[in-house]
Order: sequence, then C-alpha cells, then structure tokens
Amino acid sequence: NFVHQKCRNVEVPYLGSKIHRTLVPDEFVKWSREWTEYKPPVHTDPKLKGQAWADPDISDKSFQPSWNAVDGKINRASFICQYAFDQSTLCPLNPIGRTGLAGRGVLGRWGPNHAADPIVSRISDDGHLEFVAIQRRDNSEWAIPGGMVDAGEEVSQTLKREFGEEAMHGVIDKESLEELWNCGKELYRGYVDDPRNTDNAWMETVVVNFHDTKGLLKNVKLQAGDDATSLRWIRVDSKEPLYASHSHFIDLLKASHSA
Ligand code: RP5
Ligand code: MG
Ligand code: MG
Repeated sequence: NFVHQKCRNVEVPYLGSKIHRTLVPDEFVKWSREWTEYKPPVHTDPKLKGQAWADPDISDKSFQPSWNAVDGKINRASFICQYAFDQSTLCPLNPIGRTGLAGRGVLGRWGPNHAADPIVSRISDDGHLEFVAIQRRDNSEWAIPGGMVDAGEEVSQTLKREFGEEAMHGVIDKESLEELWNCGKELYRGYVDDPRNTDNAWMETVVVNFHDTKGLLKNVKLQAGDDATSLRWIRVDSKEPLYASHSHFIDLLKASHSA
C-alpha cells in the first residue's frame, strides 16, 4: 500500500515558487479518507501559459481533452487506474492521493505526465554493477537520465533521445550504440513519487534497462547536457540518495541482475 512521500515535503517551497504545501499526514493521503477542512494552496506556474508543450488552463473553454485515454498525440491514460475528478474544479485527481498542493505546479499536463527513464548499466572492471547517473539542473539531485514523452513520440524514441540529450551532450550516436538500444529490458511502468507532483498532475514513467555487455560505451563520449549539469557512473550498492523514486528503480535493476 504505497503512499507518496517526496511530493508531500513541506520543508522546502514548491519548485520555482514560494508556496509551501499543506502538511498531509500519512493516514490522510487517500482520497477515500474524509477530510472536509482540506484546502491546499492552488498553484499553476504562470510560465506554462502559452507553451506549446503544455495544456491550457483547465477552465479554458477550448480545452476539451479525452481523459483516461490516448487523446490524439497525448497519452492521458494512467498506468495505474482510471483516475477520478475533483467534484468542484473538474481537475483529474492524483491516483495515489493528496499532496498538499492543488493546481498543476510546473507540470505541463493535467493528470498523468508521461516520462521515460533509460538505465544504462555495465559491470565495472572490478566487478560492480553500475549505471549512468546525471545531476539535475532544477534541484541538483542525482538521477537516472530521463524526460517527458513528447506529443506523438514513441516511448522507445524518448528513451534514446533523452539519453542523447542528457548524457551524450545532444549527440545521439546511432551506429555504435545500436546494439545497446536493441536489448532494452523493461523494469517498471507506473507512478513516480516526483517532488513536482500535485493533487491534479503527476509523473508516470517507463523504466528500461540497457545493459552494456559488449563494452559499446567505451567508444562513445558520455557528457552531461541539456537539463543535466554533471554525469558519472554510480554503483548500485552505493546507497546514494536519488531523485524522486529513482532509488526504487535501481533496486529493480539490482534484482533483475541478481536473478
Ligand atoms: C521523473 O522526472 C521521471 O522519472 C523522469 O526521470 C523525470 C522527467 O522529468 P524531466 O527530467 O524532464 O524534468 O519523475
Ligand atoms: Mg531531458
Ligand atoms: Mg530530464
């Protein structure tokens, strides 16, 4: 019975704002638990207005999305469930529960925001399983490279594109990594406990492992780019804290390689 944690943090203001979340105790996360006084701050980043990659405001009359479905080029279906709606605002409701913040925050989509996370791994010369990690520009935390699925994009494409942008400084080396991209193994698809999640917008992802058994990565230059400011290999056993629920994804990587 999973309850999100990172999107209930009241210690720090919400990304790019001065707004603090309402404290949601564990037992009040589920929507089914009645809490009539719950009135979280409402925040949708004004920078989203007019962005081609972002939804219009929910009250915009011209905005008539197909919820819980593939809506043209945008996947508005959740991996978790058919999501419900707030009775008064008609906004989609986070399937895990309350986050202490209503509105969309900095996320582009109302409801699920789909991402893809490539875990590129290898066995080091001294025998340790390790993966390519990047440091995020937005909050300096270490993370698996990854990003949003663009409108009309296949997830398989997002995985390669994001790795190219964040870990190869924009150079997608098609030839030498071809074999690597062809041996992907899906580890997870579902909710991400992302610090940007709100009551009405949340992250979901597909995590795929590309394990380099042939030393293909020795022929390419790994370098942080785009939303990433640094890059390094991290050992799965290092217990290093990672962004959002990425530590859980690394546990799945470990399990898949010890099986
Ligand atoms: C996380 O945010 C996902 O797991 C993915 O790694 C990432 C996508 O967002 P951006 O990196 O594009 O900000 O929830
Ligand atoms: Mg990116
Ligand atoms: Mg990213």
